[in-house]
Amino acid sequence: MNKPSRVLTIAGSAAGGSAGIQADLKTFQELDVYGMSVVTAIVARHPETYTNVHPQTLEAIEAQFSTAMERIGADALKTGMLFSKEVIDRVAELIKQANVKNIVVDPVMVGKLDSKLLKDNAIQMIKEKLIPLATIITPNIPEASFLLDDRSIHNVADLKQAAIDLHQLGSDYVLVKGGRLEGPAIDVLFDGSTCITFEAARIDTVNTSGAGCTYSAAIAAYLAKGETVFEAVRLAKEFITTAIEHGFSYSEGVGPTYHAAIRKKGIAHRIKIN
Ligand code: PXL
Repeated sequence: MNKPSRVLTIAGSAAGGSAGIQADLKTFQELDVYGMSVVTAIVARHPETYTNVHPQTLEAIEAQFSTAMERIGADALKTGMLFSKEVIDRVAELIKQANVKNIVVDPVMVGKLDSKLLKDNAIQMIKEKLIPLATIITPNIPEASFLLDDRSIHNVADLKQAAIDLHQLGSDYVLVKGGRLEGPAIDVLFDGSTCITFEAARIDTVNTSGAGCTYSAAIAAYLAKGETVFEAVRLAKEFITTAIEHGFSYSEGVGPTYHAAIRKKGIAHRIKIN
């Protein structure tokens, strides 16, 4: 048998199933890669204490990473919620020693429901230790803005300039996601010399919980399968746009995207490249 490519996610567990590790593993399964996980923290609000982030110990994080890498190995990995500077520092060391070919860093900071997924004092550690190891980083507008000392980003020209400036932090590629602008959903990819835009139709829905996690997980999966960064981004955007098109909710609240959307319904959106 041709064994599937292997992808490891290092991220938070989102008990509600829409985001974090849960979104990543669903995405990996849909794209037929072998998924593994390192849980850095559990995100779930306690009904009485209201505590909503439950960090894991460095020992637990090291144990998970070592188990996945020693027993399986990885063709790609992605990082999502890391939460503290201690975890970022340790994860960066582990990644550096592991020699994985494709590294996707999603600089997760704030969840859609305003849960704080990164401590304020940890941004510097992301910039200095983690981003230089990355094949590609995938900030949304608020994250790009934080990484660029609170710069305001209002249009596609700003997205391009942000991508160009973020490239200085040392990743091979930068993808700045413009989903929060009005109009079509335009993301900018910069490789150090050229900006390429990926455009999808805007979908009128609130059910986008975990969209960023799913997008970066799909990029990691396609890179693991041997796609170029350009093609991985295009295919991943097709995947997440279709998943958003078929998003749904079990409650009054913001619901998940539908990870099985392409398999069950076919590709709903082609991506325009410019
Ligand atoms: O969507 C950002 C995100 C990432 N990781 C975890 C989350 C969330 C949002 O809630 O819970 C673990």
